[in-house]
Amino acid sequence: MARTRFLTTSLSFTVLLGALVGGCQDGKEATVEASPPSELRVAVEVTEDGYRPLEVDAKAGVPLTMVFTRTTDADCGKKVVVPDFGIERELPVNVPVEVSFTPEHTGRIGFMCGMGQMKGAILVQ
Ligand SMILES: [Cu+2]
Repeated sequence: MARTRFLTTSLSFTVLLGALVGGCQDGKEATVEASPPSELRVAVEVTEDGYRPLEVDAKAGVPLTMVFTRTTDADCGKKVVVPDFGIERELPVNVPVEVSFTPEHTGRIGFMCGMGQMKGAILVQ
């Protein structure tokens, strides 16, 4: 969804740039569109075998939203924790839960279940 919006925005920005170069001085939309739209959204399924995917790609300085959906009623996955950001969320079965934050530095951020048995990682570039 976010990707689609990003593409649409980039496209209209390109079109708008063309219009500006062509001499159109109506910059109303330009001010709105000029700020880089960037948000990453990644779906993570919590299964009996762990997180799917196990690793999530992110970019430093770009807001990241992970949408966790627990599809197993095994208790292990009922909570997700991102210790580096002090995040702890309950994950009801089959209810998408959004976890959002902005990684500021490159590196690896771990996330895990409440007991630390199931583990995943966010690779920030
Ligand atoms: Cu667990």
